[in-house]
Amino acid sequence: MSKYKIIGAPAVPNMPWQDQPEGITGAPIWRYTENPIIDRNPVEGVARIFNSAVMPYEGKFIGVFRGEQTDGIPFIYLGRSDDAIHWTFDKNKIPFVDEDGNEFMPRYAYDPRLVEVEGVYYLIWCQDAYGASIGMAKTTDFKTFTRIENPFIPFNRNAVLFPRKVNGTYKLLSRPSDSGHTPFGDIFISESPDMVYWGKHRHVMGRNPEWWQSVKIGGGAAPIETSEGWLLFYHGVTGTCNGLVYSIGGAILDIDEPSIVKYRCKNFLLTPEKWYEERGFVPNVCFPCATIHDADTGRIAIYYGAADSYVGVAFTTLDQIIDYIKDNSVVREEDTEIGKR
Ligand code: BMA
Repeated sequence: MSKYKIIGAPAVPNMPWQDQPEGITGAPIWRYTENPIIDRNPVEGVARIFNSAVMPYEGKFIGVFRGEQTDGIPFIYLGRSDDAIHWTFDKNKIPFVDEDGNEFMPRYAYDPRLVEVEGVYYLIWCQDAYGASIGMAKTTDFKTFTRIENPFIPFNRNAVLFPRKVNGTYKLLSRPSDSGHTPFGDIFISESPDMVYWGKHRHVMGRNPEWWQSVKIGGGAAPIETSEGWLLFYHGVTGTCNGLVYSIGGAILDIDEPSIVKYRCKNFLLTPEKWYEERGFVPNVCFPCATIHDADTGRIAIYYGAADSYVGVAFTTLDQIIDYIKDNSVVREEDTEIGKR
């Protein structure tokens, strides 16, 4: 009998899973033993796939993948899988159109998220809009992908949509940033009545004195609705003499007022330590973009980009991760306020 509940999400009995191995000393998260699940050069003209988002779809799985082309420019590719481990990808990048059905491709697109809200699937990514910004599209059939308005002016990255309206409006986490390797950054939340006009911006949480998240933080997977609040896996970044290091962190946001952080784990949940996380195009990166979770068992699979080169999967359970976040929670005044000044 589980202690906590996943709310509003379906059972996914065929989600990937491995039982917890012996000997875990830190957070209760364990990597899939066959990681990385996507190797280099997965598609003609694509050198690496990483930082990608997947979800259950029609009894199988679908995903939007950051494909770094062989000219170095990232775009989004559609992938399908029977087991959420072995993926096949479309040869061509997703052909976005505008609201009139005309081709409307971004100049580049990276770090996609994929979130269903009320039967519509939204893709959210980082792109150029006269500076680094957020792009969005919607689909109902994974055949036609219609771009909708960009939610923000530059500079902003790491946008993550909530899987339902909260208090009657769509909610979007994002991180104001610059176009480069931004040396600062907090998570904010904005709301919209229609996915066009975004406002009522509130601060959710900031970079913290804990060293692993002292430079910047950014949204990761779409928040999971639970009986304790919104469970958020995010990334936290530290600076070293050898560059930035990206780890995965965890927090629980208030269910009705998600700008308020109820619990925030002072320890990282996952930090680069396997070869595919420490070695690659950009070493030392674990960058979460999605979860697959099963409401019946509370099993959670976290999908994360590894070293800007691969996709990895790590497992946990709702009860274990919520207890770990609560037991190791440190929330500061900035986190617990409504976030309006
Ligand atoms: C960030 C983003 C991510 C990337 C990370 C590490 O700024 O560009 O896509 O994984 O840097 O290189």
